[in-house]
Order: sequence, then C-alpha cells, then structure tokens
Amino acid sequence: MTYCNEILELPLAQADHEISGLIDDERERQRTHIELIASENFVPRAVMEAQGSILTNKYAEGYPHKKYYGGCEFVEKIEEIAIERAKKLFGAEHANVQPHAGTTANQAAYFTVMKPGDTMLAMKLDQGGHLSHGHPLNFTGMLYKIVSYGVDRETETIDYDDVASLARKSRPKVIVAGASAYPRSIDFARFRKIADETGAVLVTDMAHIAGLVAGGVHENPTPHSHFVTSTTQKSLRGPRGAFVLCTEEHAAALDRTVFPGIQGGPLLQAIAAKAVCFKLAGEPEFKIYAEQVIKNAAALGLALRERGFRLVSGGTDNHMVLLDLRSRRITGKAAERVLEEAGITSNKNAIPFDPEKPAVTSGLRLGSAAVTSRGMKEGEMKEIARAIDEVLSSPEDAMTARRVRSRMADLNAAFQLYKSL
Ligand code: DSN
Repeated sequence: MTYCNEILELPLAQADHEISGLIDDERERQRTHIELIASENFVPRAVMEAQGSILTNKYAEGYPHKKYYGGCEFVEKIEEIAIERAKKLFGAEHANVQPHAGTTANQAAYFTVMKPGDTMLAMKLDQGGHLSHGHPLNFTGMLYKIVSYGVDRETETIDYDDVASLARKSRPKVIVAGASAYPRSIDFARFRKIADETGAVLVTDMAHIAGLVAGGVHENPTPHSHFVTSTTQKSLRGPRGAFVLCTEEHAAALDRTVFPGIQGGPLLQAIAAKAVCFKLAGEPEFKIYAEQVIKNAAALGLALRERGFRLVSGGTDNHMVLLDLRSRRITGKAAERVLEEAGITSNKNAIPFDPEKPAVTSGLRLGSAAVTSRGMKEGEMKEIARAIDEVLSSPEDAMTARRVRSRMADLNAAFQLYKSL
C-alpha cells in the first residue's frame, strides 16, 4: 500500500484520536441523558449509514438530468427518489431537496418571491417564531421590512384577527406561518385566507411539526401554502438538512434560487439520508410513532401541571410543552443548567411577554420526539415530570441532582438505542 492509501484506510479512532474520543463522550451523553430538546431526535441507523456514506465524495451541481459534472448517473437517481418521496409524503406539486439547513430553506422560499425592501409578516421570535422569521441580526431582518404578529395575552395562542389586521395594514409580500416554540396546532387554512385576501404569498415553516404532519397527527400545511419549508432532523427523524415544497407555478424559480442562487454543490449523502427518512416516515410504523409523540407530550404536560407548573397556553396539541417557570422562582437559564446536571437535557426559551432577557428567559421548552424514539410511553413521561419537579424544587441541592441523574440513566438503560453502534 502507498502512504496515501494507508491514510485513507485508517479508522477514525486511529486517524484522529481527539475527535474520536469526543464522539465517544457524546455517545455516552446521549446514552445516559433524557433528551427533551423539542427540535432533536434519534435518527434511524439507516439514515446515519446513508449520511456517512461514500456519497460525500461526489459533486453534482444542478438538478437530475441537468448536472454540471460527469459520473452523476447514480446520485441523480438518488435525488430523483428523494424528490418523489417528499412530494408523495406531503402531497406537494414540487420539491427541492437540496437546502442544507432550515434557514437556507426559508431563504430559498423568500428569495424566490421577495426583493430587498419588501415586507414580510411573521411570528415574533419571543412569542414562538424563529430567527429566520425576521430577527434584526438575521438576513431577514437586514433585507426586509418586518411586521410581526404574536399571541393573544390571555389565551397565549395565535391571534388570527391580529394577523389579518396587520396583513391588511402592511400588505406583506410574504406571510410566514410556523414556529419554533408554539405548543398549539396552527390553522393553515386561516393563514391562507388572510394571504389570499391581502395578495400575499404564504410560506409555512413546518420544521418542528413535519413528522407529525407525515404521521397524520397534525394538519398538513401543503394544500394551503404556496411554499412549505422544513428541516428533516426534528420530528421527521431524518438527517440534518432541509427541503422546500411549492406549487408548480413557483417550481422553476425556486430551483433557480437554490442553485445557482444560494447554494453550490448539494450534499448528496444528506440527500440520500433524506430519501431514506421520507421512505420511513411514509410507513405505518411512523404513524404509530407520531401518535405516541403526541400522547407523550400530553402526558408530560399533564403530569407537570399536576405538579404545579404553568404550561404556556394551558397545554399542548403537538410534541412540545412550554413551561412558565416564574412561579417556581427560577429562570429558564438556571433551570436548563440544573436539569442538565441531573441528566435531563432541555432548553431555556422565552415565553410570551417574557420579562427576562432572551439569554435568560422565564421559560423552558420540552419536547417528546426523542424520548418517544427510544420507546418511552406515558408512564415514563410521569417519571420524567417527577424528576423535573424534584430538581427544580431544590435547584441548589447537588444530592438531588446526583440522585435524579442516576435514576434517569437507569430509565434510559431500559430503552437502549443503537445497540450495535
Ligand atoms: N434551533 C431550532 C430549534 O431548536 O427550534 C430551530 O432552528
């Protein structure tokens, strides 16, 4: 063997001990901690195999049958399969599976129909929206005039009358439906009615709920939207990546926006993994998974409410519970830290009309997608709620954190993942 080939054949542990060791540490963290970050999941081994495959070696700029490189006969088949599966899964007229990430998918939809200076109406970040829905430090806040809608102070649910009135006043080019921290169902038909009335294009960002939509437990935004954007790694349980769906009238322009507009070579290993994810999400087992995600979030929310926690909007319709911690006299930041010490991973999150700064917050966002992938059910959600209550009732007590951490590791051990990895 030549020197060069020897390097190519080395396993990671020998080629780079430092990175290999850190991956082992992260594997151990995932093995022992209860994963409640609402945007995370445990992907099937088949998805990881595709994403870690030799497809990483290939360039394939362009679209199937219009590639700018030779040797694309197999990778363009993979891309075609991913496109067809995405269209079938969500009932879309057109799909682009090349976007590398959710923000890029949103950028693709916005750039297809908006010019700098146009107006965009989207959900406020501190009431559930996403950075790419108009944050001043995001490209959306820099390029567009942002008008924001929020939730009703009493019900903490989207105030559709306010959305309609803001749309009539501001005549946005684009209305964005969809959120990153909103525990309730979204009325996409109502959003479309407002968009049609005011001449706006409706872009739905379904990243958080894509798996629930695929599993038939949340209304599908596709028939109501001009564009639907999504990541694949959240409730859809696919690789890190994204895609955009749209109606036929926008198809050619969307494809031009993605390539050559905002991206170069697509990540074929990610596209193959997306294809696998779309296949698995169309199977009957995935429907059972999605139903359990909803049941688990409801059970977690109910158990926490019974223990005196206040849930933003009073409950949940999806995979997510948003806790208002003000009555527990602890900030989101502190709660995230002490729960992590106790083996429970979550994230601080602003609640509507939050008096705290975004880096501190009064809320905690919890999600059921990852623990459901482990096989946990309602009984385990009660266990986890008890653990959260114990830790947040004595946040300074290291003994409590240690005791809960050991219990959580035992709970996870009964629901092992990736046994052979
Ligand atoms: N950062 C993701 C989330 O946690 O919701 C959204 O991109």
